[in-house]
Amino acid sequence: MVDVEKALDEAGLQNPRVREYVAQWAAVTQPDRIEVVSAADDERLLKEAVAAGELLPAGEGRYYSRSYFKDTARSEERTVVATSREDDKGVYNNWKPAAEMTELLTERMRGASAGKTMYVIPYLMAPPGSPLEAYAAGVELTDCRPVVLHMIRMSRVGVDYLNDLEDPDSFVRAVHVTGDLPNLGQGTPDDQRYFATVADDRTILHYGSSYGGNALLGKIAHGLRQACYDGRESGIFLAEQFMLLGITDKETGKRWHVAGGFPSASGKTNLAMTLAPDALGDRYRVDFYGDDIAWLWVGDDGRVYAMNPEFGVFGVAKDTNEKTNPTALDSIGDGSGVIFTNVAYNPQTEEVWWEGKTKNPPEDVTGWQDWKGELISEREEGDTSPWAHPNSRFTTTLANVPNVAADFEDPKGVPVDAIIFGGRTSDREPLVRAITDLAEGVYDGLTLGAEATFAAEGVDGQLRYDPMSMRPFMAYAEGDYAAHWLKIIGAATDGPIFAHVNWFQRGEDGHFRWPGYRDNLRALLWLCRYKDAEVTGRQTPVGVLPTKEELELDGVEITPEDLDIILTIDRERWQQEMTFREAHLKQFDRLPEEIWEAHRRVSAALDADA
Ligand code: GTP
Ligand code: SPV
Ligand code: MN
Repeated sequence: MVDVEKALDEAGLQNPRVREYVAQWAAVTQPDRIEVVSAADDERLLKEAVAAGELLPAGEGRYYSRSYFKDTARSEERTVVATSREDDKGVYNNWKPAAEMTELLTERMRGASAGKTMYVIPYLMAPPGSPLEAYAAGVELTDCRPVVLHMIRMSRVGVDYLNDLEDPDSFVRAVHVTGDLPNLGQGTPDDQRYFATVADDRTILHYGSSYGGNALLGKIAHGLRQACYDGRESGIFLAEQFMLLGITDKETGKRWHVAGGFPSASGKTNLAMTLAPDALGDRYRVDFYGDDIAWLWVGDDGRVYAMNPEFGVFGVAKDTNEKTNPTALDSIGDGSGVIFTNVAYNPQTEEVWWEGKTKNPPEDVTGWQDWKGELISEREEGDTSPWAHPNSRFTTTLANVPNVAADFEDPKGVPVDAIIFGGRTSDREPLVRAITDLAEGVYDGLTLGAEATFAAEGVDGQLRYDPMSMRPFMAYAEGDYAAHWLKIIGAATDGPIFAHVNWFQRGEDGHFRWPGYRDNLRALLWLCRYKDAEVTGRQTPVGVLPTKEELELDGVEITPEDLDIILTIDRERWQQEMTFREAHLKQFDRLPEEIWEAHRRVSAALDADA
């Protein structure tokens, strides 16, 4: 039996409740060794991982890893939120009774770490000193060293965060066991995996993966699911799958902050890290705060504040290039400590490649392996399968991003001027429509629709609703979630404006009507100016749209026809959408009357617009 006390003593882990928790789970998973880690262990752990072949060198201070080929994305069917209150059952959270899930996972994890090291990762999902710090501490136990290395990049890791807790019991207990990946029946009726957030126990039990949100438990399971639940329980905050950025007008000194929810793989990272388009670069600066999670609360001054609880970026590799996201490329250069997962790799040159990194793949395929490790040179004629997995990613720290905001670690957070929602929608949704009414803004978030992506196992391209981009992370019933939104944002005396954006309208031939990427800043600038009453826009039944003249279009490559279409409302198409929305909202118990009123107002406005 491993000596838990000794390992914790050596690491200076004093919090008695944390010690009990580690001992309790060590007795279940029965590891051979226990190691408490902190961020300072990074270099040593990297060396060990390289020596063990878990990571491969990908240039100076850059690393490459592959996950098991059936373990490449979150699995929504296998992910559950468990509580002891049946009222928490929603449409999307796969609710289960807490006792049942705790027992089931404890059994699955029993003895599962035999022969392995249990790493104890004390972490904080907040800048230290944050008003929400009480909800941010956690301790992940994992049997996988690459998971430790990812956690060190994605969260703040060290024993002091847990020793110094005001309430020694206020930490999230997050247990990760990889399991025997080749024998878990992934995607079959006999699937052994389970990813459970036992929310009213503040306990996360994930079994059967070592990939991304399934395994880095600070990020999605704590930072989103658990925090979503804690936000409602405490009554003081929201935890959302949002990016967060700042815009400065260097001419006037004005500064705005925009938070926004887009479903997975729909452009949060790209937008959050964007640079001003060349033609506007002298005047505007964009500062990066976060690309995937924001926690929001109301400050003493009556404004809504937001902060990014993460310490790093787990970004989609596909299509990341000099044009789409130059700052991301800078953040994964030599010496950055980046870890790539499931991109293509060349062990001879230590290079990596993914679809869209360059227009064509490397011409000389010598040495190149696809994401499964198979040689490209041995592919059959006509095999056009991608070299990199579509959900392959890079993991780097916020501080590596060249345009990270100077105050990104300020515990005060930043005041939010606008909350935007957007998804992949190939028709109907215009470039941007501003919404000033709170209930209509929340209604818009709840009816966010997007075409599915590869970030979750599922069918690419199919349209599905994804409320506030939280569908995979929703912790309790949607109607209560809507009420909580109305309560939190409604408590602000100087609240944000809302807007819906869409960079993804397509023409009949499939081309994107809007050039996107850096040009997206133009839509945000219009929105900020609209909020400040500097432009008036054009009222439509579904919000206020910019006129062509109001958008700063200097240097944009777009045809007049495409521009007209993305600044127009297709009334009939919208009326059809309203019937789908009605069915979508009807699924939710206890949906606040304000939301139904907003729905009826928009419907009536569309009907009156004939
Ligand atoms: P998660 O990390 O999964 O939550 O996703 P994310 O929302 O951060 O996704 P990300 O920013 O990495 O976007 C993924 C995909 O969207 C990439 O394939 C991008 O090329 C594409 N994308 C992002 N912005 C734009 C845009 O403005 N226009 C077009 N056409 N594609 C875009
Ligand atoms: C997402 O899928 O939305 C992600 C990646 O941000 S993961 O951390 O794997 O959930
Ligand atoms: Mn995400």
